[in-house]
Amino acid sequence: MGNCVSGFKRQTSSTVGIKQREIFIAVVGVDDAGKTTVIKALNGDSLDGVLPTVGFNRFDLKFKKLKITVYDLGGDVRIRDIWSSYYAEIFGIIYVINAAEQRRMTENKTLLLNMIKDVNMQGKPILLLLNKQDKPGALDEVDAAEQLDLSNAVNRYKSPCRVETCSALKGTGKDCDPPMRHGFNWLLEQIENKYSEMEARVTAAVTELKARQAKERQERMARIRAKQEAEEAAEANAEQETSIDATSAALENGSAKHFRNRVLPFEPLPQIKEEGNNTSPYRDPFLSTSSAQLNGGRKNSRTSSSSLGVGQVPHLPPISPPQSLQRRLPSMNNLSVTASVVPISAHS
Ligand SMILES: Nc1nc2c(ncn2[C@@H]2O[C@H](COP(=O)(O)OP(=O)(O)O)[C@@H](O)[C@H]2O)c(=O)[nH]1
Ligand SMILES: [Mg+2]
Repeated sequence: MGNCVSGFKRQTSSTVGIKQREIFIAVVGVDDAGKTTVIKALNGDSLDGVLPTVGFNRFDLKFKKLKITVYDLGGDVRIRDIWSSYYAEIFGIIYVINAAEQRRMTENKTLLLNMIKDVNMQGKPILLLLNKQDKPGALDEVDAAEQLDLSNAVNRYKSPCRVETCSALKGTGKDCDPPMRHGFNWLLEQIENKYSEMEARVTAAVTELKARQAKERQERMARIRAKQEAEEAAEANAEQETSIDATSAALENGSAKHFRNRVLPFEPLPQIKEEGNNTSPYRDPFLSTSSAQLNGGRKNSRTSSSSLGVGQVPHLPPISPPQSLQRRLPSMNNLSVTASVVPISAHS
C-alpha cells in the first residue's frame, strides 16, 4: 500500500529521549464520527457527556517530551471549510470515520482526497481511525481503504498514512483502545523524525498565510473605507441639496411675504435717467421732435422736453397752424367752423 501502513504496530519507544518540541495536530472527519471522544480518550479525559462540537475545541496535551496542541475541528457541513485554514500550521492530521456508517463513505472519500491534495497537506502524515468498531457492520481496514481509494491518494501526494480500527468509547488514558494509542504514537514518530524539515515548512507556510491574510485584511479595510467615504460624500451632497432647496423655499416664501401688500416706488432704469442728461444716444422721437414742432421750431425747444421727469405728461403749448397755412388763411386763428347737415337729396 506504499505510503499507507495498515494494522497494529507498537511504536512507543521511538518517542523516548526527545527534547520537548511543540507540534500542532488537527482532528477532522464528518460529524458524529467520534473525533472529540478520540481526543478525550487519548488525553485521559472522562468520556461522559461528550457534546457535538460547535466550531472547534483545542486540547493541550503533554506527551513524553512533546508539547502537543490538538485542534478538534467541527465536522458539520457548515463549518468544514475552516479545516483548510489549519493545514498550513499543522504537522500531521487524524482523520476519524464512523466505520459503522457505510452510507457516508463516499462523503468521506471526497473530504479525505480534498484534504490530502491540499498544497499545505501534501507529504504530511495522516492517521486514519476507523472508529465505532463495537457497532455491527463496521468496516475493517481493507474494505475501508478500498472504498476510500486511499492507496492512490496517499501515493500520489506522497503522504505517509496509517489506518487503525478502534472504539474510542472502550476506555480513556492508559485504558484507551490500544490500536488508537499505537496509531497516535506512529503519527508523533513521523513528525519527530522529520521535525526540523516540517517545522521550517510550517513556519514558512504560516508566514506566507499571515502575510496573505494581512494583505486581504488591508484590502478589505481599504474597500470598507472607500465605501464609507463614498457614502459620506453622497450624504454631504444630499444635505447640500436639501439646504439649497430649503434656502430657495425660504427665499420664495420670504419674497412673497416681502412683496405682498406693498406698492413699490417707481424706479427708472439707469439709461432712461441718463436721457435726462442728454448723454444717451437714445432720443424719444415724440419729446425731441414733436415738442419742437409744436413749439414752432423755436430754439431750446428740447429744453422743455428734456427737463421733463420720466413718467410726467409734457405740458404742450396751444396748437397753432403752420405759418404757410397762416399766410394763405390769415384769419385761421379766428376760424370757426360751422357744420350743417345737407340732405342727400338736395345734391342730387
Ligand atoms: N458506539 C460507539 N459510540 C461512539 C464511539 N466513539 C464515539 N461514540 C459516540 O458517538 C457520538 C459522537 O461522538 P463525538 O466524539 O461527539 O463525535 P464528533 O462529532 O466526531 O466529535 C457520541 O455519542 C459518542 O459517545 C465508539 O467508538 N463507539
Ligand atoms: Mg466533536
